[in-house]
Amino acid sequence: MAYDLTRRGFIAASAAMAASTALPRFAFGQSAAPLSLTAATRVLEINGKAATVYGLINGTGGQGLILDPGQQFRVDLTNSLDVETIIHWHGQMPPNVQDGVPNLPMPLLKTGEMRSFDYAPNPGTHWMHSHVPVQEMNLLAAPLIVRSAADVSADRQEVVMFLHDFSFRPTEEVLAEITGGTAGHDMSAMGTDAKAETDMSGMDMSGGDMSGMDMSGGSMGGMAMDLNDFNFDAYLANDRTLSDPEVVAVEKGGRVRLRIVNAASATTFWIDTGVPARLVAVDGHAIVPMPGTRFGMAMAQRLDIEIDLPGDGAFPVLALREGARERTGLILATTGALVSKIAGMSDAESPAFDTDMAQEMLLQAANPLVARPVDRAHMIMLAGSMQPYLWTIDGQTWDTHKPIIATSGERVELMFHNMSMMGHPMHLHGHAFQVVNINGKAINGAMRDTVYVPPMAMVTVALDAGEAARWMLHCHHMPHLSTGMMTEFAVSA
Ligand SMILES: [Cu+2]
Repeated sequence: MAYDLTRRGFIAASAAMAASTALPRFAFGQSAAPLSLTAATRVLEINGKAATVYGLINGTGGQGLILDPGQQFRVDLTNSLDVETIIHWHGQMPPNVQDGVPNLPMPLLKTGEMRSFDYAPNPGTHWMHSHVPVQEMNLLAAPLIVRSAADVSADRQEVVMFLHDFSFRPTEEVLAEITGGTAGHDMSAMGTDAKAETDMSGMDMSGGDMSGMDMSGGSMGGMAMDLNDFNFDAYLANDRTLSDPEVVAVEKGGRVRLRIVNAASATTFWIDTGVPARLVAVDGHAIVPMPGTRFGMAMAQRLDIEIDLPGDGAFPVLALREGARERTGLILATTGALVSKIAGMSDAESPAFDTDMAQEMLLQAANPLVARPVDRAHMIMLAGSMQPYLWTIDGQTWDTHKPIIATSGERVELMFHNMSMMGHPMHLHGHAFQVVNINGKAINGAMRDTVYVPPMAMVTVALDAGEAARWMLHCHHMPHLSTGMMTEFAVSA
C-alpha cells in the first residue's frame, strides 16, 4: 500500500527506505546514498483482466518517490525497458541538463543504462513521467511527493491519488486512432525518428472574427467544443478502478490531505469529495484555501485538498471524467465502516471543466510573485483541429517552431490565446508562473506550472525567466503533444 501515507505508515516507509540504503533515518543530504528508480514493465489487474504496463519503481518496490523535508533529489534512474526512455520531473526546477526531455540536451537512456540525478527539489505534490507521449500513455508515470517541514508537523494524514486513463489496446494503436496517423511526424525531441511532411501553408492562422463569440458560458456561442477524443477502457486511481478501489484506513474525525495528480494522457477530471473540503494547493503551490466539494483538474495538474472527516464512515473521493459518465476514485474509511460498492458510471454526464475559467478565476496564490514591471510580453496562439488532427503553437508544430525568447532574470508575461475548439493544458518546464489575467480581467491568481486554456480563452501568466537554456513549452494532452504541439522558451544569459 505504497500510497497510504498515514503518519505511522510514513515512518514505516521511511524506515524501510533507510534500511534499503543501509543508512540511518536522518542521514539525508549529500552524504546519503542515492535513491533508486527503475523504469520497468509491471502487470496490473484492471477490471479482472491482466494488463502489462510501464511503471517507475522505487527501491521498496512501490511506484514513485516521497522525499522528506530538505532531502536532496539524488536518484539513480535505470532503464529496464526494452525501449529507450527519458523521465521528466514535472513541477521540479532542476538544472536544465537534468530536466528529462529527449535530446534537450540529454539523449534517451538506452536499455539497461543508468543515469544519476542530483538537485534540490521543490516541495509539493509533483510527478514524474516519460517525455515520450506514447510511453506516458502506457503509464510510465508516478507520484513525486516532496514533503515540507509543515507537512511533517501537521496533524493530518496524507493520501496520494494518482489518476490515469487506460486502454487494453497497445498505446501506439490508440494514439494512431486518435491522431489519424499524424502522430510521430515529429522529431527527435519526442523520442522518435519517424518523419512525415506536414503542409501548414493552407492553414488560416489569422484568428478569424471573434466579435460574435459568446465568452460567457459553456455554449461557446453555439460552436461545438471537443472534450474527449477517445473512449478509454478504464480510468484509474492508484492503478485501480471502482470495481476494486483502494480503501484507505483513516481516523474517525481526522484530517486528511489528498495529494491528487492528474497523470491521464487525455482526460480532464472533476474531483468530488462528497463531504465539505477545501482546496489548499494547485500544482504543488499553496493557495488561499478555497472551500467546496467539487474541483476540476486538467491533464498534468495537481490538487491538494483537505478534508476534516465528519466522524465515522466510508468517504469516497471520486474523479469524474468531464463531459461523460465514467468515474474512478478511492475510499477513505474509518475502522469497521461499511464500504459499499460504487458504480463506475455516474447517473448523469459531468459538465465540461472550466469553459469560462470560473474556477481558475477564484484561485489566489498564497505566495504570489513580487510585483515588478514586465520586461517582455509574448502572445502565444494555440490553434488546430480534429480533422486533420493537428495542433499548433504560433501556427507551427515542433519541426518548424519559432522559439519564444527571454533573457534570464527578466519578468516575462506569456499570453495564451486559444483559437481552437479544444482546451489545452499548457506546461512550461523549469519555471513556476502566476496566472495574472483571464479573458482581460487582471487577477492575483495561483502559482502553477500547467495552466488550462479552454477553447477561445485568453490566459496570461507571469514568471521570472530562469536558467539560460532551452525550456520546453507544450500542451500536456498527449495526443496533441505527439503531433507536435510544443515549442521552446529560449532563455539567454
Ligand atoms: Cu492541446
